[in-house]
Amino acid sequence: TTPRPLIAGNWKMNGLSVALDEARAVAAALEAKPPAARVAIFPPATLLHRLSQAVEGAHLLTGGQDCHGKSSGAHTGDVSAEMVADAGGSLVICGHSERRTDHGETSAQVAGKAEAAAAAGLEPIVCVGETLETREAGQAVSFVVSQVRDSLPTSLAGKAFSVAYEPLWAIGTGRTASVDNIVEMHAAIRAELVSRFCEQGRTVLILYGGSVKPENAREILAAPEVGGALVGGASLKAKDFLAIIQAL
Ligand code: G2H
Repeated sequence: TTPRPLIAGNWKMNGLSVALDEARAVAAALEAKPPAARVAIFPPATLLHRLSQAVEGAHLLTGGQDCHGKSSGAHTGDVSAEMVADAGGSLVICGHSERRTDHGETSAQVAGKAEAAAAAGLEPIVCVGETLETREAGQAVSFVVSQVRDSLPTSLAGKAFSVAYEPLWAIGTGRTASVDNIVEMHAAIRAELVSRFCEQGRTVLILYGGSVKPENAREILAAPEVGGALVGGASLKAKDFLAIIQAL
């Protein structure tokens, strides 16, 4: 069976407590009109517990933007997968390109995070994506496929997880990958997932991320092998995020 699509809103380092009102507005609208997709919001770590409480029982899941590969210990400033779960999260983003770029996270570390996430009962969303330089060198597909291979631990077999394809040149730039780019890449990721996880690999959701907005959501979400979206900027306002959710 194909799982329901997933629309994930990544607030990044945006949103103070007032942003909880946007999430409440999303929850209220989804209550009135239950979504075709599963919907989740990934707030800054400081808001996760309050957000989870605010939307408890609503058609709205919450999650962390990152987790450490270890469950506890001397790791100042880090948050473990168990802590994300303890704060009410049910998913966690692993290896977002901003983590890979700003914090030098390698695919091996990302795999460790995804493993820790699954062990804590969370559903990891493992992110991959190429730079413009790699795309222009004609190596986008081979690069992303190797990222998928290296960022997914074998222990995810039988566990819920998804993959998000986010080309770096389309993140926060207003520039969106063409549907052709997306379809080509998602097909390559699907092939890798099937070769790695057999039957399960056929149904793992592959999300697209990178400047998804109300104006382009319908076309992107309708493309083959697009199992949902990872939305950054457009998830901060309830109206825009709802428009994307309803594009499905
Ligand atoms: C890509 C995406 C969400 P945005 O990072 O992860 O952000 O939609 O702002 O491009």
